Amino acid sequence: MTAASPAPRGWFITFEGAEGAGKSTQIDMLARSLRARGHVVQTSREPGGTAAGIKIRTLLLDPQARLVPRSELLLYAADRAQHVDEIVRPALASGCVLLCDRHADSLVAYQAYGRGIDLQLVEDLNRIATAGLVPDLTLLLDLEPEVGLARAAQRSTADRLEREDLAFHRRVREGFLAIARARPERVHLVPAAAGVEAVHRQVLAVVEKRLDISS
Ligand code: Z5A
Repeated sequence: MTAASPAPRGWFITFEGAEGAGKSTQIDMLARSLRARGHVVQTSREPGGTAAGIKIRTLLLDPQARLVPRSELLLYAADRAQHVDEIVRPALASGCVLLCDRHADSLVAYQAYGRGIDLQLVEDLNRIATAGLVPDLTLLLDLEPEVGLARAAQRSTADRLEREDLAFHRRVREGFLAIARARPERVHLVPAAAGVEAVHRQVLAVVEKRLDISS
């Protein structure tokens, strides 16, 4: 009797970084490049990757919403729990490459470093929300907050988080950089000030090398 072959396991790749860093742009470009190489690719985002998450996202980004930091924290975590069970785990079980615009690292950068909520508590909450799932690879698109906010402002009016002051956005960037230093095996820092094609070439090179999916 032969042993059953292992279930297919896809790749979970997250994109993190400040607003306007180019995450959505790079996810679209990477998805196209990987599909052209024959890979099955799915894209998603947090918050708002599920029907329930879209409602949570509307509340989280509403400039009129008066959310206290703990309430904001729990809403992001609720969105993540729903997204992991409804989208991420099924995508990975089907063997596809899932590219996700923001995930657990954003909770650490924004709610722990940005808001000042206890880091251990935020990490514990992430473990609950993800039920222990960790991305295979994270691309951290690093950019001066001033540049990212200016890019975002050109595109649309500022949402609730974008209205925070520059000091908040600087703390968030520090948070992301601290995560990259602490998790070098997973998080790859990509300078994001260059043009979109140049950033894409770096992203693609990292994905091909780290996950060996160049064929
Ligand atoms: N948040 C949180 O606090 N805690 C959490 O756990 C999670 C999230 C998951 C989600 O907002 C907010 O929730 C976010 C963090 C917080 N805070 N804010 N603000 P979102 O998803 O709506 O916003 P975002 O993630 O910040 O995305 P964004 O503003 O759309 O940025 P992006 O996806 O990184 O950039 P983009 O859309 O690809 O590009 C923005 C513009 O720049 C666009 O016009 C592009 O054409 C242009 N662009 C892109 N790349 C370049 C380059 N290389 N050069 C020049 N111009 C460029």
